[in-house]
Amino acid sequence: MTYVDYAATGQEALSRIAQADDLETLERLRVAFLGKQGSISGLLKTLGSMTSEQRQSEGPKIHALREQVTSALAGRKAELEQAELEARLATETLDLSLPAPEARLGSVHPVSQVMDELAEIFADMGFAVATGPEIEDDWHNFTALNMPESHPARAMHDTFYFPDPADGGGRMLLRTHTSPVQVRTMVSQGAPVRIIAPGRVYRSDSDATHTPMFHQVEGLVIDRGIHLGHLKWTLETFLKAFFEREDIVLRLRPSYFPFTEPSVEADVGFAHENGRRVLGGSGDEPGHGWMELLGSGMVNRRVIEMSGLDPDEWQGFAFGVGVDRLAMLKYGMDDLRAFFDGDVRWLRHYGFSPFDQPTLSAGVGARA
Ligand code: 2U9
Repeated sequence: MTYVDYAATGQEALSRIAQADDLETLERLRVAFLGKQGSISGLLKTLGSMTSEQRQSEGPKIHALREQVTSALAGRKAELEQAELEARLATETLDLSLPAPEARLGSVHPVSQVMDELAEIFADMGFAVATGPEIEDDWHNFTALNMPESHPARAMHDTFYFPDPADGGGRMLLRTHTSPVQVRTMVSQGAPVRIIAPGRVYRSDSDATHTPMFHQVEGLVIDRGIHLGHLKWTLETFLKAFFEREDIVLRLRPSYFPFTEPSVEADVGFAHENGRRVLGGSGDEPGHGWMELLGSGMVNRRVIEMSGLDPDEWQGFAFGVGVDRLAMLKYGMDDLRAFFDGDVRWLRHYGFSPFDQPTLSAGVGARA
């Protein structure tokens, strides 16, 4: 057995630990003494090849040496950590006069922006905003709108059906237009009525220009002596305010809807500017054209009757238009599906400032 001077070994280790002046050096020392290949670990291993008398006399000395070095390492580590903290506290400063980092701002979805603009424009003409359920019953969505069961127009309104828990054999559906809101308003409030009904509607349709969920705004006016002239003026005033152009020209074309009679489709004139369609002017000018924009008509007297009003006393007009389509035309988006992708890059490009509230006095258009 070779003689080891434990006291000298301990003294040397303690002095090297005391001289370590950063945590990295200290960690290297710990590995050198106590690591797997460390010098003190090596001494411990020699116990295995000793006689039991040798082990009895040497064992406690080696263990004591290990204890001594372990606690010296821990003590020096605490000192160095404390010194590091004090150095940081002495040098790091917090300047409370610096401006706070800017909070990230959300943006308004173009559909919401356009709905807000429509509410503002129609409020100025005395229209209130009405809302209703998206899950409807068959009567409010179809029958009351002069589309009885087996009516062929129901085929264009194919939607999503599910059982009505309140009525064993009955079924509910996702509304195919916001018209049931107008029916509910006539039934509950009676005449006169002057409302717009914006909201989500559903149809079993999906391609580049149709999404199974889209947004509509419908308008309804019921009063005494209402005629097609009121409808035309209202649509013209609305479209001029919405597109912020005085030269919007409307063309009314005969059409058919079960809930209006007569029914008219409204086209707007557009011109070609740099390969783009720009609304304004008559569509009959050379190089111009007409674009179908919305449907409307005088409310069918059977609809007025089914909502509990006397059609000989009360008449009205109604119209319907796609909000997504209005947003695309005004702000230049070209793919309807992007509206519902939830891509924040698209929203950042086309989204609107929450602080830019549409008002008629300041202009209903977003200054993008
Ligand atoms: C009641 C009476 C009548 C609402 C109307 C249209 C014509 C129409 C379409 C435009 C594009 C739907 O979003 S779209 O696909 N709408 O053409 N809507 S008249 O008529 C009503 C509504 C309620 C009580």
